[in-house]
Amino acid sequence: MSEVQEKKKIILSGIQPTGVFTLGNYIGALKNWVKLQEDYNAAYMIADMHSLTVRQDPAKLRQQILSAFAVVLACGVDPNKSLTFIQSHVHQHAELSWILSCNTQFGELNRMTQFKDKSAKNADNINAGLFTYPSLMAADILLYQADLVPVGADQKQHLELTRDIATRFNNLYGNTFKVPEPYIPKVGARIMSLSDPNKKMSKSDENQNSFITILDKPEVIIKKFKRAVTDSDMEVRYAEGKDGINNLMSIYSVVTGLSYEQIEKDFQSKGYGDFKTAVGEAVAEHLRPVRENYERLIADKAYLEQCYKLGAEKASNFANRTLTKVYKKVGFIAK
Ligand code: ATP
Ligand code: LTN
Repeated sequence: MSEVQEKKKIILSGIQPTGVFTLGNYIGALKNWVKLQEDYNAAYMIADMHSLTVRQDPAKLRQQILSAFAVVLACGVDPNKSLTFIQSHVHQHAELSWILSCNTQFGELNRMTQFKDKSAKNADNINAGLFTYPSLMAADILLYQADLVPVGADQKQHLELTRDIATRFNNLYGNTFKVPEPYIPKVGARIMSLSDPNKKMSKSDENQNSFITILDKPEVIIKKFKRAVTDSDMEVRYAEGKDGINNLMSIYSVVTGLSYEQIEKDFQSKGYGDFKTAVGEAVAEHLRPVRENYERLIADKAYLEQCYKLGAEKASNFANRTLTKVYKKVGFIAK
């Protein structure tokens, strides 16, 4: 981050390299990363350490981390404007995480709904990292003194815990951390599954038809939207109880920029079939440049390496300032 930029507010966000990113990840998080990098000093990371909370195959993980890094750039995050790095390259994350976990209560972690969901899904591997993961996420954010954290609605609880940890630490040891605010989009904060609109669209869903990935081909995207579950009504209208249509309307609104009123007007005398086709085509068109950029970037390993190495160096310098301050505050002796 250059000195001129230093006056801008800071944002930080992360994404786990646990599979190909979905339209939910894109609308809820990545799209805003791109938008916000213009007005903020932004830091974006591939949260590879977080992904170990669920068992991963090492060779597959290695490939997914690089692919995730390329997708972030393909979406439009500019490594010359934003700090882009891989979490495990910056050792300060693990170090601050330890200090913060000693300042996080068991009861607080035990209330996290993501822990409950993920431990139900992975009953044979309820490891300590899955439980303490919010302390690592707090470290990610607090190391960079972030003002704002752009995430989807499912991360709100972790952000609230981060704020509580920061406030508690500041009260105990004197002002150390910026207390961050969540940035959750008004439309698209929770994109729902196409096969069950009561469930969040998730990249780890077993049913391939329930999610769109950022890298799906146009014909696949259109086909998946045609199959999307809706209701027995006929009207394209945003209303309670029409979860499937509401979900498609929010997706369509985000990718076209049209308001719900305008969408209702445009599809007044048309059926669900026409609407689903229109949503599919608009999403396919919207994601086309991202897929094309990705194909170009993933073929250029040397460029990707140059970007993440430079990112790690800059992130480490920044993170070290906060960590040094924290070590001093808690009473450690400087070496
Ligand atoms: P998994 O399915 O493996 O649990 P995920 O798809 O939830 O993972 P994460 O890496 O946990 O992906 O999330 C990355 C970002 O995408 C977070 O900011 C999260 O809030 C956002 N996000 C994830 N799913 C959705 C969704 N369905 N709608 C909107 N935002 C989402
Ligand atoms: N926990 C998040 C990913 C994540 C993150 C972060 C988001 C890791 N560190 C810091 C915002 C800020 C997730 O699972 N979606």
